[in-house]
Amino acid sequence: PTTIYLKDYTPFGYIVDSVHLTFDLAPHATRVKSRIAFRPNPEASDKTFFLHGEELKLIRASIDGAEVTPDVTDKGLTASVPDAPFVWEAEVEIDPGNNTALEGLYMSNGMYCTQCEAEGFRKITYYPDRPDVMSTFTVRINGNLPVLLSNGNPTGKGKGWAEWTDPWPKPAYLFALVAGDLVAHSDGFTTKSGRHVDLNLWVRPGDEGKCAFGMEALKKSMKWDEDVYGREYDLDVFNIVAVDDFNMGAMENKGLNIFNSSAVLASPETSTDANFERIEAIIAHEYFHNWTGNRITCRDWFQLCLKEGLTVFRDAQFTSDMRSAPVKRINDVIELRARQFPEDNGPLAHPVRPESFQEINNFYTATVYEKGAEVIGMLKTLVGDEAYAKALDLYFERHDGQACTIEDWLKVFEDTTGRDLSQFKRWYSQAGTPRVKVEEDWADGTYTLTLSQSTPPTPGQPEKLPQVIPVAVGLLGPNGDEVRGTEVLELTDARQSFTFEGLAAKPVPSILRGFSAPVILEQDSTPAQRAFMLAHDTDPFNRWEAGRALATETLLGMITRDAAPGSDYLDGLLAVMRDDALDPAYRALMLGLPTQSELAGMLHDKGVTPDPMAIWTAVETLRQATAQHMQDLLPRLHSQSLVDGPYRPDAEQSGKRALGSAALALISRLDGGTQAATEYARADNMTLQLSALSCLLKSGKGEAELAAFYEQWRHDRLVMDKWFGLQVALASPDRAPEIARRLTEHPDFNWKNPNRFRALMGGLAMNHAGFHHASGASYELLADWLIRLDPVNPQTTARMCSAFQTWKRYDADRQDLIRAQLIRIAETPDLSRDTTEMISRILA
Ligand code: HT7
Ligand code: ZN
Repeated sequence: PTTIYLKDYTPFGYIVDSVHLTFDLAPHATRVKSRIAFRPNPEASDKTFFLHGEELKLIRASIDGAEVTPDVTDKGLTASVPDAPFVWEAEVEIDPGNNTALEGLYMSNGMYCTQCEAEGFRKITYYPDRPDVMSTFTVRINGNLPVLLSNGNPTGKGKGWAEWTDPWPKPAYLFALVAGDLVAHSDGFTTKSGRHVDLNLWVRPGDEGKCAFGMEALKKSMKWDEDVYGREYDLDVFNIVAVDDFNMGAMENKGLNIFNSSAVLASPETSTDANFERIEAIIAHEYFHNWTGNRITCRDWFQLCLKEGLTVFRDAQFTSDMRSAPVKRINDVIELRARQFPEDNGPLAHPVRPESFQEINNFYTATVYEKGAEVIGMLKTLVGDEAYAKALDLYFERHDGQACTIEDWLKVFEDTTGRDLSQFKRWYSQAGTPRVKVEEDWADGTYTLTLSQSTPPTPGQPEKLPQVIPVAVGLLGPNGDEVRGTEVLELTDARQSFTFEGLAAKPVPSILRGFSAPVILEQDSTPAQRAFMLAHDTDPFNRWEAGRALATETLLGMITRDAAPGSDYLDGLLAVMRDDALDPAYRALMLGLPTQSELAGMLHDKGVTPDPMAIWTAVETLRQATAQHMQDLLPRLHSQSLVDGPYRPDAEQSGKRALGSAALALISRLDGGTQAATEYARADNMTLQLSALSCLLKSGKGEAELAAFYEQWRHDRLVMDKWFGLQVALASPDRAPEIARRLTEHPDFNWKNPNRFRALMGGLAMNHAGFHHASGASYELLADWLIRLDPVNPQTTARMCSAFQTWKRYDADRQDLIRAQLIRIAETPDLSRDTTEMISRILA
């Protein structure tokens, strides 16, 4: 496979002034006619006229009306063209009915649907399918279906046809078309300058009752982007379509967002509080792309973080404003550690702006998205809120309508603040998670913090240079009072000291407040010091972090030294749980533990080979000890889930249910699931139903409830995904591979549907000890299914390969078992480019 390099970027030889497309829809023979106005690009020296095109049957092509016969390969075509403006016309035939890869134009439940990011448009027609080629589009759809949608504004409609015109120049990856038997949940929004926008959420008949929440989230997002970033919507209509077969969460096509139905459809009976929160965030994310991604797009796919990092950062700000800022921050850090840290510290490590790739679909990663967002957060911390706002205004003003780079992005900050950001830019080019080590000194009223940074080698990057790390620090006095409020230290050298003078007593430092940088902090604190921070830290993130560190150290002691559960942790946790002044959502987070996979990573970092069963046992033991320690308090905590009034998925109610559910999980350890069975029977929303069912399954019970759940929800595909996922994720480690295998034989295991495939196989991968079953049965099962899915849907297959990315942490036997499966996958004939690249990187 060919490797593409950032350094090789050259502009396309031609500018596209307009695109006219006509679709004659037919399930197996859709005709696409294109009329594209090109003119030579004065800024490009290479004038090769190459148009991407894959899986297309070329019917005819012409230039300025004269038929031409281009050179066609399986990647595209080349033709000789005039050295002056010209009109290219082509007609191709495609087969959406057989497109199982879900890229380009495909069919889902009888509905036509597109997915063009990153390189799907080339499966629709011949085109310079690269993000720096932007044009206006007019689209006519001919098809005998009730709803025919494309980007932009509707400009014509008749029986069996519709025309759409998008006045805003866009790259082809933002093209979209939807046609089908759909119904709309409609509303409207008036922008701050008075433009009325029709809002529609299009769904399959029967799903109308699951639209209201998504629509409200959209309106809130539109208002928030006006209020906080001054960004207004720019078309007369904003359409969202829900589709069942979709490779990712959602797609920000201009004026026509397409959503995985799991990322937009919600009702209290079928969706959990976590589902509602995720939907709100994804709707916001896609909407915010209208400015950060669509109006200002990426020059090339190496710049993906330009739109994704910024848009994730913006959606996180939105969620913080709509809900609880500390809870959002803690949840984001939990996610970052669970998904991005393993990537950054394993064979798939790559910079936030990668410098090469074989298949761009493999780079929609936690590093590009979530670490990319962390980088923006650090920039904001370093320059301050006011300068950030000014820089963003300048970014929108200077680059509207352009395809940009990270250099353009950083330049607006340099121009706004006068700062030199060349060292900061290393965050974009150096992979790996920096370690920051803390040393303290105290003498004569002066407290000195010495911070050292180092980043371990990552593939292709043996040496790392120091980065600019904003370290937010506060100091507490011996009685727990804050003696110095938060200030941001700028760590720029490999080792650097910071002094705090005029202190009456040696303070206790609260370092990396708010998780001000995506680093691993190495601080030698005693359990008593951690317990002190858990009781007193005024920074909510670091207070939670102190509890998390205590839990982690307790677990590591139990695993490596057979220690008993630590009393600092148990007592400290109990005190926090008793504090009714604390937000229930925050207390629910306090009850969480690091994931078993995270613990395996920490053991590996300490030079200890992780034993998945020993980790599982330690977690179970600590949970049991916690339940016993908090026994008297648990009924009161559980009663939190009985909220006043009708179900609302807002922060307040969902926080209470989160705490109530966490308490029920502990109660189940003491009563064997008796109360959970009662709660299951009376649950009137999916959050409580699923939490009770989880408790029963974890107690080794729940067979009857599982069967009843199936009967109750077998008609609802999104709930059935939960049914599949839960059984595997919560199976006891010894039974997990067998339960997963049995479920693959279930008639409802529609493995070609990415949601269903991910629910089952992702559930298995999440069951750490079950996935790492000593027999290797889970590895083999996953590999079997990856091999089966690859020819059908390479993108989803390749993404699931990351379940194997941490394989070198484990013992020699498990490594041998995993290696054998990786090799078996790699040697599969005709393996896709997507999966080939992933497996070879994981194996390297
Ligand atoms: N920009 C989108 C990324 C994406 C995607 C979405 C759905 C299916 C395939 C896809 N490939 C890339 C989603 C986002 O970040 O908003
Ligand atoms: Zn995005």
